[in-house]
Amino acid sequence: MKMKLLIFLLLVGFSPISFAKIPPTFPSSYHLSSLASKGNELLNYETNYFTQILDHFNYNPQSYQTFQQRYLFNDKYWGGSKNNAPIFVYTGNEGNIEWFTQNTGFMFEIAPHFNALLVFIEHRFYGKSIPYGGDKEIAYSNKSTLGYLSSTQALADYATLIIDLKNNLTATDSPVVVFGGSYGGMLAAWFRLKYPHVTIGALASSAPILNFDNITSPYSFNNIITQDFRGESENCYKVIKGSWKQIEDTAKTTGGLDKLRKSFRICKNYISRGSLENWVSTAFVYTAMTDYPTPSNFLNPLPAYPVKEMCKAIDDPKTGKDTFEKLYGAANIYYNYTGKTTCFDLNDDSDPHDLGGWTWQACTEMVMPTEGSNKESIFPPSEWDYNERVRFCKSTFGVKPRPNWVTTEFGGYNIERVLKRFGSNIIFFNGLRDPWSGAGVLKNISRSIVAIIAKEGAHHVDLRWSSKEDPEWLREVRGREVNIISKWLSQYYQTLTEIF
Ligand SMILES: *[C@@H]1O[C@H](CO)[C@@H](O)[C@H](O)[C@H]1NC(C)=O
Ligand SMILES: *[C@@H]1O[C@H](CO)[C@@H](O)[C@H](O)[C@H]1NC(C)=O
Ligand SMILES: *[C@@H]1O[C@H](CO)[C@@H](O)[C@H](O)[C@H]1NC(C)=O
Ligand SMILES: *[C@@H]1O[C@H](CO)[C@@H](O)[C@H](O)[C@H]1NC(C)=O
Ligand SMILES: CC(=O)N[C@H]1CO[C@H](CO)[C@@H](O)[C@@H]1O
Repeated sequence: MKMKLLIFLLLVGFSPISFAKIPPTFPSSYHLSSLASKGNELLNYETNYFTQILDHFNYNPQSYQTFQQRYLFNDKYWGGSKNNAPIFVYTGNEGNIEWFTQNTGFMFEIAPHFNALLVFIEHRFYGKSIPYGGDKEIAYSNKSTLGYLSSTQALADYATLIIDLKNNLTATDSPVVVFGGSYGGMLAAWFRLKYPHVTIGALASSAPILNFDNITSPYSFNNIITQDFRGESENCYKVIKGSWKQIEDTAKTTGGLDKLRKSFRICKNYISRGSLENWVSTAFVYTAMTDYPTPSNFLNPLPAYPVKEMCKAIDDPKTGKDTFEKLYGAANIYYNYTGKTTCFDLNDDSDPHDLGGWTWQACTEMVMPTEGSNKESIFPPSEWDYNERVRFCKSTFGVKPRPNWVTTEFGGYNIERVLKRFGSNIIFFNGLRDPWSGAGVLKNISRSIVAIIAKEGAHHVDLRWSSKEDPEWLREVRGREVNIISKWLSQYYQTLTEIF
């Protein structure tokens, strides 16, 4: 059997120095205890808009159109331009920038340590950064308007905005470090490679930059989800794996869809087998992605270690042999952890974080094969079918994807060999429980392009707010990141003062 096309989102002080030629010194080892939870009381920012160019790459009259790009900033901890204090920039991804900012506590927590200015830039076509006068209806109307939504335009936006902001602050010598998670992490890494004159280094968290063309196996994504659940219990894995056929068989019988609707507490509106399967599998995918060690509310409110909780529901002896009741129990954790949902609405297409533009990106350059499922997979066996993507994109937008563009523009093949000599100052963080980690950079490439791996980690867990309940491995990851960034900054200040 075959599931309907699903496209998943990919979904950090020093003493102030005077302009004098004394490079600042950093503690050689960052005190992890100072990262102790302050909760999100540090979350604080002002909102600004910048007049951005619609098309950076040609000089047709319509390219000169502009739009208002939103960025958030916090200068509470900034050491100022006289001190060349650093600027930390979050390279926004496919959604409302406030949402990413709220979920990137790490930058707020480390800003005082570095006396850093914080800037969070919204990606064009998302949130409030909508071209065509901010009118989303017009901006999203067709391929002629959506054509300006691309990663290369977004990176050029970031460079333009950062340079202008530094001029305004007379902070041209302040070093910029970029941060990002998921697609934002890909942008951060690519920004360092393409704009080395604008940023001194990048922390790319859970950035699946190798999920293009045929670099990473299309089975990798679902294999990792399978491992996550199978690692909890063999029974949990078997129940989920066996459930798809039962859903299929039940759906075929008369009154079967109604029975399924009742079993899963689905609201009384149209359901199909496909929409139910997507709804259930989405819960497993996103729970694996956000399998954090503490309670969270990123995509949905979830308990700590939600994969474990789902498997507990499935293994619960109270549900006996009733597969649907078990599956309902698991889905209930992802969709109803607050306990406030009276019935599940499969037709709910609300988009609170404004992620809709990703479908266009997935139909043009972000062709990331993840839909393969082998015999062992927790999902029904299926092959990644590029042609299915092409059909979907043609019928939805009238465009054909360019699956080779990302590797042409940013590279990806033989990344170790290429970046060893060419690149520097990038941290690739990956949590191995995250299905996207299979397409991340998992090996150290050089002394300054390093891979930090957390076996127990999920999707950009390092960037989240710290908590007293954080496990030791997570504190260690953050401490290492802080130390590496300190080193980049020290080196930068040293070269700034060297006389050539
Ligand atoms: C695309 O949308 C824009 C803005 O709504 C409109 O002006 C234009 O005519 C549309 N183009 C096509 C080919 O439909
Ligand atoms: C820099 O200052 C100019 C003039 O006030 C302003 O228009 C522009 O938006 C500022 N740039 C940024 C990035 O805020
Ligand atoms: C959501 O959880 C609450 C509390 O556990 C429960 O009463 C309610 O029935 C659940 N909703 C659905 C749709 O199952
Ligand atoms: C990368 O190198 C550091 C030492 O510089 C080491 O601690 C770390 O384990 C290495 N990472 C990987 C993924 O091998
Ligand atoms: C050998 C192989 O798997 N080739 C595939 C590489 O990716 C393209 C799409 O980008 C497929 O069409 C090929 O079949």
